[in-house]
Order: sequence, then structure tokens, then C-alpha cells
Amino acid sequence: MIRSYFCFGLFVFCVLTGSLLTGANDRSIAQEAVRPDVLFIAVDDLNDWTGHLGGHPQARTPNIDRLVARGVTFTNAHCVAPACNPSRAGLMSGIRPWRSGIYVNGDPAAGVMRRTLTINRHFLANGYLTLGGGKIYHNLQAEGRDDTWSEWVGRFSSPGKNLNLNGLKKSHFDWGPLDCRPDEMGDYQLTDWAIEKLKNAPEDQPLFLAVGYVKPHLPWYVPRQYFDRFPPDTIQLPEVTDADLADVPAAGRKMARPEGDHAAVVKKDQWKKGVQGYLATVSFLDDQVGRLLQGLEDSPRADRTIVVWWTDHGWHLGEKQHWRKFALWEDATRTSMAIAAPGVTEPGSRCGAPVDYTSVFPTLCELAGLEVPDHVSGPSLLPLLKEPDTDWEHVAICTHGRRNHAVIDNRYRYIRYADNTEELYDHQSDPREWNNLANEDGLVKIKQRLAAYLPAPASEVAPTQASKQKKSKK
Ligand SMILES: [Ca+2]
Ligand SMILES: [Ca+2]
Repeated sequence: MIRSYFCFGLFVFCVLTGSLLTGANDRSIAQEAVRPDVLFIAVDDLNDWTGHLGGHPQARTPNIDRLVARGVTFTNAHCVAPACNPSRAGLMSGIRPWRSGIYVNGDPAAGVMRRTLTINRHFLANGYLTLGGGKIYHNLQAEGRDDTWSEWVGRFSSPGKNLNLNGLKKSHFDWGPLDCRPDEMGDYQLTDWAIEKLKNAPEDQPLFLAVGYVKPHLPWYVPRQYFDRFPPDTIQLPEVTDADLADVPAAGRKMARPEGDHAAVVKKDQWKKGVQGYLATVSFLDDQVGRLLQGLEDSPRADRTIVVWWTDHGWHLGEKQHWRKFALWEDATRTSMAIAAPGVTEPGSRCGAPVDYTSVFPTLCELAGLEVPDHVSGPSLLPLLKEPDTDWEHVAICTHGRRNHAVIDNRYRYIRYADNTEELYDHQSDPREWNNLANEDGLVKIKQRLAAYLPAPASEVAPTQASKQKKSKK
């Protein structure tokens, strides 16, 4: 009797706990089964000088082109701010500059990032093994901290600092070949680190692997073999037109600063050498991307990995007599961006809808089956990933400093500066943005339609830099 009670009790216990345990196991197995791995690749300062975007006829990027061809390439994608810090903070948090106060590189991001559920934190909180290395956030000390990742490996350094190879001045605005091996470069070592993780990270946990390349950021020092790929006498300068700045308002000319970098580059006859340096550095990056892609394809994860590829903003090399980012024209805001999601995207797809980086966070959540946090307001790109030609009612917006914005749709770019001066470009007739149409009769309605996407100026929060200065004065 005692024994049968015991047996029955044991049976009930087994059924109850068994079903509970089994249920739990089923759930976690099911969750893991639907949770894909994510390879999240950030690139510093790469503009549209790639094969797939065609920004320069001599750009050689077969590996990047192969990577983006795994899924959907967005050909009209833009950063939320044309500088490292605010672009990255905006993408990783899903919060625009005018709501975060992170407008420029000098605006501290650590405070906002500490209070915010960022992409890497959200994936960590949802059971992902989150591994990060290189440059994901702009300020490593403040934002890419160990406790916001399962493992943060940091940055890998490269040889050469302020060598003044171009004779302009002793700064990182410099270019020229190095007599070193590719494997001495930080991005090479970062790639090795990432390949090892793709191969050996535990397979019973979903992986979020963030790889942040620092080239083609200045200085353009890469091994000599990459410079040799672009002989100086073959170099083509970007297409420009004389007096392009004549129809640009003062606020825009101030961003271009023609008397600064451009005057110095021309004076020292370094324009072609600069273009060569950028092409060489992009080519070096491309080799690393090829190695990473091979590492993914050789890994056990290849078929279940979402690949997210993004560059933090564009780059001018003399267009509008401007160098670097820090402006609201196409060359500074257009980025290279692509998403490949197995079972969702069709390889080799291109999408021309205007999109910006507030969309990356919600899109990744939907692809991975995670909830979209309340503070994330950008539209998910999932409809475009499934059907790149589908109707898209949104625009892309880029902000450079408080109250300076560009609004981009599938035809126009409208720029409004803080002093209410404007530019309007029609990409159908003027893809290089040479003719400012803002004062043309008959285009007022277009300007009004695009301006309606911008916030009321009074609602734009103060830069975090200003609030910090205010505090320190108290
Ligand atoms: Ca950058
Ligand atoms: Ca012009």
C-alpha cells in the first residue's frame, strides 16, 4: 500500500514536474530555434565609393559587393547625423539627435546611452551571447563598456600616427603607403577575432557578433600593396562644377569650409593623392570584409545568420569644396547599408526607398523575434526586406547640429538650416546636387511637404554638451 502510494505519488510528481520541465524545455528550444544569429558590421567613414553604389568609377570592392548581395542593399540609405558619435548613438539607441541631444561629436553620449536600452543591451537581455569589438560606439570608454556586452574585446591598433606623409600638417588628415604587412593592421586582427568567434562560439546560444571596422577613417595609412592598386596617374577626381557653392546659403558654406581642408589640399597638389589614399584604404577594408565573409561561410552558422551591414555616414573628397563628413549633402549623408536575413530576403535585391538609421533597431527586433522597446520610433524595414519595391511612405532625415536638417525622399533633398535658409535638389535631373532650387517658383509645395517631417524648432532638445557645461558652471 505504502509502495503503491509511493509509486502513484512518484507518477504524479513525474507527470507534473515532467510536463513543467518539458514545457519549459520546449519553449526554450522553440525560442532558440526561431532566434537567428546576427553578424552586425559597422564601418567608419565609408561613403558610396563601392561597386554596389557606384559613387566612384575606380572603387574596387568585390567582397563588400558580395556581402551586401546576400540580401537587400538599400541604395537611398542615410545616417541620422553626419558624424561618428551622433550617427552611432542614433542607430544603437533608435533615438534621433533632436530627442537625445547628441548632435555632434562633441556632445557626450554616455549619459543617454547609460539610461537607454540600446541594441546590444536588448539582445543581451534576451538571452543572446553579445560579443563586440572594434568601433561600434564612438567613445569606447563611455559607451562600449564590458557590462553592456557578454564580451567586449575593444579596439585593435594600427601602425602609424601623424606621419605627415601628405605634407599638409601633422594631423590625422593624412595619407600614404605603409611598409607593413596587412596583419599588422587593427582591422585585420579584428577580423581574425571575429572569424574565431563565428567558428567557436557556443552553438546552444544565439549569437550577436558586432564587428566595428575603423577603416577607411583617417589617416589613410595602409600597406603599400593597396596604394599600388591605384596608380596616381590613373586617378579620377570626383565630378565637380565650378562655383558650386555660389547658390548655397551662408550656413551651408560654413559647413563646407572651402578655405580649410580643400584650399590646403589643392595648394599642396594632394587632391589626386587623397583620392588614391581613400580608394586604397577602402580596398584594404574590402579584403578584410572578404576574409570575414569567408569565415561566416565556413562556420556552422552561415545559414542562420542575419547580416547587418552599415557605414556611419558618407564622406566628401572635394565635392562642394568640402572634405570629410559634417554636412547635409548627399556625399555626407548617404551610406552603404544592407540586410540579409535567411528566409526573408532574396539574394541580390536592391531597394531605393528613402530609409535612415532609426529603422535598424526595430527591424533587427522583428527579424530576431524580440519586442521593439517603447522608445524606438523608426519604421521597421521588414516590408522592404520582403518586397523591396513595396510602397514606402516614409522619408529619411539627417541632422547636423541643432535645427539643421536634410529630408530625403525618393526624388528630392530638402535642407533647412537653423536660420531658416534652404536648399532643394532634384535628384532626377541633378544627382550631383549642383543646382539649388529652393528659390524656384512652383516648388514651394514640395518644400512644405518635406519640411512637415521636421520637428518644431522649439521642441529640439539642447545639446548634451550644453547641459554638461551648464552643470559644471553651477
Ligand atoms: Ca565615422
Ligand atoms: Ca550649386
